[in-house]
Amino acid sequence: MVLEKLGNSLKDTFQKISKAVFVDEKLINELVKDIQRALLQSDVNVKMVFELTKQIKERLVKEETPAGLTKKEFLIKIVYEELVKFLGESESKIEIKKKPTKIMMVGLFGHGKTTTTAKLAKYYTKRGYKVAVMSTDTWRPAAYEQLRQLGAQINVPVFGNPKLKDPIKVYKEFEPQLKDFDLVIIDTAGRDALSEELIEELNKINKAVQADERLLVIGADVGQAAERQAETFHKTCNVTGVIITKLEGTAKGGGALIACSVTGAKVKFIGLGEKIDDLDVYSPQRFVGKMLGMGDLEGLLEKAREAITEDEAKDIGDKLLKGDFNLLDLYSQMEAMSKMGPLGKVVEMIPGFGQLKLPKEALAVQEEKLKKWKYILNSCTKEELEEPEEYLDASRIDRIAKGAGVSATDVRELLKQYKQSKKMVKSMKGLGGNPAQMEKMMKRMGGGKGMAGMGGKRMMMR
Ligand SMILES: Nc1nc2c(ncn2[C@@H]2O[C@H](COP(=O)(O)OP(=O)(O)OP(=O)(O)O)[C@@H](O)[C@H]2O)c(=O)[nH]1
Ligand SMILES: [Mg+2]
Repeated sequence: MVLEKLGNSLKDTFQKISKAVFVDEKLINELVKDIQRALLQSDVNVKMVFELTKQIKERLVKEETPAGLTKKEFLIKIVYEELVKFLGESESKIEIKKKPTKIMMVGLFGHGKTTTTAKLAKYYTKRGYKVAVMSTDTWRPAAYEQLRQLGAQINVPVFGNPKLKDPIKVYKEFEPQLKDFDLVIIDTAGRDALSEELIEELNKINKAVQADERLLVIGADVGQAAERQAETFHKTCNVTGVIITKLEGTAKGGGALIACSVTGAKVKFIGLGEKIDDLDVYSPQRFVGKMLGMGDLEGLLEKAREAITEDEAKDIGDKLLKGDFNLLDLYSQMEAMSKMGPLGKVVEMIPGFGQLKLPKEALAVQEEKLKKWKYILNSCTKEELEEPEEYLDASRIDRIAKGAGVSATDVRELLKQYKQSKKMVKSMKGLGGNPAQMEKMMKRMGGGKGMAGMGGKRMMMR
């Protein structure tokens, strides 16, 4: 897989989000650190890495979680979107309208110009265009022969004359024949570095060719050095796009891809191997999706939705065991958990509530009830939430019911539920975390294995 290491690190990071119980400062900081580490290992420029993570943090603070998304889903969405933006934002297509459309390949020695010329020729031939390729590389002795062999493999005409020493002469010799084609791809010679000589040569060729696109070919193994290359080629040869090759074989590809996004020359294709078919249109969305091992954002969000696992449920239980349990806790748990997923799972995690076996059809009723309870809790004062036993007398219950737009019976039902939960929490706390005792009590309570009473067996299920 391309950028396997980067992909795996980012996947781990996303896993961490979906496993987390709460989205809090700590999780966000951890997440940002993970992303930074992953990108730096992929040879992404430090400054850019910090810019990306700053952007992610800023959005998390500034933007409100949209309706219909949980905080976790929103977090994932932001990270996904920012990564996509970071990697070039949108696909950049090559238009083949004019006949012939001319593409000129430029780049340094050995980065893959000639190979990619043939790859592109095959790509567009397959899509119904009439394509020819031309070698204007009069620098390297076997350049024409290399392209000729590649062209033969894919049945594409190859223009070139190994006897000529001037690339302009080569072009002029074949120019009259080009009008028969939809697309002509012109290979050029490279050099060790972007020397004056190379710039001059490329500009001369371009003047003669009047290419519609000048595509810079850069091997991904140069990592973040791609930025300087792309920038200088962009300035001197007016590059219109970049093709990053050898992306399958290097850990530094992230750096190369991202470096290009700052130059204004967009990455259009990526090379993923030596064979002629190893070429992909570059789409940041698809690339990030693939790297994360998920088809699309939908899948990503789906994953977050389903992510309440055994461990997380236990975490919530532990949290409850630590604190003195009052209505405020109940409320904040409901708040936090209602953002975490489907009601079935949420209810199971509130002490005592999980025992209510919840068949699907009952869930709707239950959902209504939960809503009511939230209204009720919202109508309570802080002192009432903190010490309900102390404050909640009949007249206050009436007041709360009115404020919440429910009946007094509803309020009493919630209080009853709360008392049951509290009793449960107390008795568990009393065991002082002794696992054997705990297990014994759970068995007695009929929950079998796991945290019985705090959701029974159901809580442990996904
Ligand atoms: N692994 C891998 N190898 C590639 C890829 N693209 C090109 N290559 C290899 O890179 C080497 C150089 O490719 P060329 O196409 O000859 O490079 P060039 O830019 O034309 O080189 P010069 O003509 O010398 O300037 C060859 O061995 C190719 O097979 C790619 O996407 N992945
Ligand atoms: Mg070549």
